[in-house]
Amino acid sequence: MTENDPFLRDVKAGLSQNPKCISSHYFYDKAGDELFQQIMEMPEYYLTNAELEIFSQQSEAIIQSFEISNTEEFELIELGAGDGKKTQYLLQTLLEKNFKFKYIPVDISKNSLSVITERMQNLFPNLKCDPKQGDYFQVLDQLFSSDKPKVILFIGSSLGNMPDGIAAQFLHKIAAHLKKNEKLLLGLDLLKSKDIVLPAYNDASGITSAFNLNLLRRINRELGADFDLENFEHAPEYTEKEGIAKSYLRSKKKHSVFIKELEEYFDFEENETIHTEISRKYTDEILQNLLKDSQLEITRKFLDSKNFFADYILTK
Ligand code: AVJ
Repeated sequence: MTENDPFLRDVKAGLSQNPKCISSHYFYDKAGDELFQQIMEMPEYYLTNAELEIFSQQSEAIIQSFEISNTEEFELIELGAGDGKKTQYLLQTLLEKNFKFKYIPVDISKNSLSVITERMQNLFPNLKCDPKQGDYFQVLDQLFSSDKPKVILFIGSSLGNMPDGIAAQFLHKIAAHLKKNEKLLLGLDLLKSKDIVLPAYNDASGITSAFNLNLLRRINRELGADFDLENFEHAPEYTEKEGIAKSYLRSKKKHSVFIKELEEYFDFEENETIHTEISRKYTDEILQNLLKDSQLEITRKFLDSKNFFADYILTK
């Protein structure tokens, strides 16, 4: 038993807890990455189109808000670069306007990093692209030895997967890496009604359900478990009052699951859940609270035409 495998350790801890939980961080194996790509294309998942609209229509104003002149060299650092569809608009406008910059996508996954790098270099042969693989903060430590001005991108409402306390710590750590006047462009999904949010996490075609259940498939494959996916169902929840979409896997009946790598059985009651994800929805006030004592200030806010999503410019 390899107890130092973080996946094994977290699955053991999470399934031993009451209520059970496993981090959404583990959704993203190869199949999970592909399912997330499909999620971004579904009609119910409004987040991607809303932020794409902001980037495609307001990239000039976004760039102005960076307060960097096109004679000065700077570094554009993207945390968790994803597929780059949104960033593409920003890069295109920067290149058209002759800005002098290096694009530095940062990701823990070598695979997604090489996909994005290839995509950007095909689209923009003149782009200076310098991908960095690794943990965000380890990479930021390395990058901040250079004295070029920096803009950090953290888009797609990825912050929403963190509980508020962790999100605040994360923003404080980023702030600690910025110098006076440097910026963080933070993309956040805004608080809105249940009839819009819940379907985004409970689509009619069942892709989100497959995405959630894929976590059990991953545990079966990587940890030798015998989860029968038929015994679980995707169970999302959202109230506008709390503003947090939550996903669960709910056991349809009382049964046990064996995990070979742990040599341990885990018991499920009928209707017992494994909590797998939170997706926080924000207001200016919620963000202000996270930013308290961080030295970051909201200096601009870009909205889509439906006011569903916001890209905030935070300045140190
Ligand atoms: C990638 C974290 C923004 O929470 O909306 C989509 C992930 N989960 N559908 C989100 C996700 C279920 C997504 N983020």
